[in-house]
Amino acid sequence: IDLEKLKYVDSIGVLLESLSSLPQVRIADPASMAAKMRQMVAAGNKKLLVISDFDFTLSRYANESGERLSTTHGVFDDNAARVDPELGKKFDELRMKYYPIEFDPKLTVEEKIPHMEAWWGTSHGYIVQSGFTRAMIEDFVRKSRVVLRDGASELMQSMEAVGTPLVIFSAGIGNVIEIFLRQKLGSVPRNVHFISNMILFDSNDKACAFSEPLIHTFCKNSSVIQKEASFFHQIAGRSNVILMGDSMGDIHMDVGVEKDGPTLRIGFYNGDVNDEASLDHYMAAYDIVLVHDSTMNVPQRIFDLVSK
Ligand code: MG7
Ligand code: MG
Repeated sequence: IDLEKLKYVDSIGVLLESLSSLPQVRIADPASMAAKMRQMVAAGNKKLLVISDFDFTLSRYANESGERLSTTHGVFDDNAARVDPELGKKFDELRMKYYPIEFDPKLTVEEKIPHMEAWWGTSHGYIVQSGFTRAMIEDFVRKSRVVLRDGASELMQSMEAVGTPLVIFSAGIGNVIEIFLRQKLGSVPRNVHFISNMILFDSNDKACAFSEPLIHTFCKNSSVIQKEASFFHQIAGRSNVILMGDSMGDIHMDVGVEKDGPTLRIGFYNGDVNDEASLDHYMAAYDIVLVHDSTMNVPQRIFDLVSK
């Protein structure tokens, strides 16, 4: 009997017990979560891969006073109003029209998809038409209301320290995340790989197009990762996944992984706490749901256990 391992198996129980007693933690099936964690702990860090959403997952949903913060697209909404009030208004109208559709529990994914394509398409069209330069975008990011969740930079540092690949799979804008991480952390950690929408720049450093295929909330799956095949092949030995997201569209982000191991899904629920139907939905899709938690403390504990 490997005493070292037993010690860890023991602490999975202790961790789950202490988590279950917290009001902001919901676990639908503790036994299945414990089983996944035991498998992951036994396989260790060399088998581990983390796949995370960015907007409102690695980044914070609301500030201390409860005001909603920005997504990576929101960086443009926020700043457009300063440089071009008309454009600012157009972005606001888009967001007010489409955000409620994205999170409407009464619509199916199929019903939502055409609206999401229209939102992203129009928004990207505005960004390209405006001809913003790379330097302007860096300035927008600096002045934006994108904020990391408490403990997110420490969590990214621990992953980098032990060499765990972190795939940031985002329907936001990858360059904005890159610029943001460079501004906050000094550089993009070496273990980070992006799957996201990328702004393409012309020879004058002006935004001129977006990368294809378009990634919106409800296509974060096999349809957009074809061109990532070589990356996923490179990390093929890593068959155990910790997945983090805040949307129902995030739960299949592990489809590119060549794997036979488990995926432990950690969901951040930023919605209405009295909306039991939505919460049930999240609990059915995610192994553990963190309700209005502005920190990365729980993922950090889970990562520490599994990676050691
Ligand atoms: N999201 C998607 N689009 C926009 C936009 O034009 N403005 C703002 N403020 N937010 C947008 O990371 C994906 C998230 O980004 C948001 C086109 C969506 O709510 C989506 O969940
Ligand atoms: Mg998100």
